[in-house]
Amino acid sequence: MTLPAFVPATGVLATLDLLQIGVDGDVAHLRLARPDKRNALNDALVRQLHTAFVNWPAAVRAVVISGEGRHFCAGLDLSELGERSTFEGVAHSRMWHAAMDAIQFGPVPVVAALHGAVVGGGLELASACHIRVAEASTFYGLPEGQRGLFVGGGGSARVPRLIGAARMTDMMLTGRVLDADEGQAVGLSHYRVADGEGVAKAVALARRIAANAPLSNFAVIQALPRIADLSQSDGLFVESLMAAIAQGDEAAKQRMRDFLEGRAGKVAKA
Ligand code: 1HE
Repeated sequence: MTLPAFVPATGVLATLDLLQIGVDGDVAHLRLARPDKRNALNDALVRQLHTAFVNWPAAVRAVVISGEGRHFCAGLDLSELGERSTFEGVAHSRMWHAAMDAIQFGPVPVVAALHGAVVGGGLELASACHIRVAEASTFYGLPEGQRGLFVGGGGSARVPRLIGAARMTDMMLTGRVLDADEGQAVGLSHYRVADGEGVAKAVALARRIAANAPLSNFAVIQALPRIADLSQSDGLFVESLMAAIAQGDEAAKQRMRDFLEGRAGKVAKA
């Protein structure tokens, strides 16, 4: 763990040997820990990710995910592909979907700190996170086309929502690799930082996120993507319900009082 304030997680989280998980107050840091294999996602690692994201201690309000070694994640562990039947292939993809859904639609926002390779299933994992911070070394690829595969970890649903189906088509058909600046320009990352600064930036963002009212964060990660998938009319109706639920919460009322009585910060560019 690079951040000394983070103490190793306990309980079921401590049993996940392919992940390093530390907690510091309301922020957890989960690190993919298969650097010898460039954090390639074998079945065990995907299952451990799923387990972690349904077992956060109640005090955790935001999570940072990063990768140990020179790369964030090399995608699917190709050594496990073997000879799967069609049905086994579907089940394998659905197992990934369950893990990625646990990240995107889990209890708390997730900030990814990216560096080096973010390829194939690694990009699918990154796109299941809510905020992406990319170091200068980051590069993005979808080599499934070259490997004779198709995305199976949610990439066809999530990546086009970030960069559009046309750009994803280019990456998959031609093997085009985007560097950190190109990824930032097309919207793969929200923040672009220098090498070595990704985790610290992600933790700083996670701390800000953790300070929001939990129900507001819930609304952003649960309601917003669903509303985006609805018709405008249905989306507006769901928005009204979510807004009323959020503003009825005691945390919202307290924050209103704090602002009106001069105890809350003003909106300002950091
Ligand atoms: C792996 C994997 C892997 C590395 N599965 N073992 N993903 C890919 O097609 C990406 C394949 N990997 C690469 O292109 C490169 O490894 C990297 C650019 C990510 C990193 O390069 P480098 O020079 O730092 O490392 P390396 O020497 O290539 O690899 C180090 C070791 O990791 C080596 O094993 P070793 O036993 O010889 O030391 C590699 O074999 C191993 N390794 N990547 C298995 N992916 C839900 S569907 C998702 C579909 C996909 O994700 S397809 C894309 C798969």
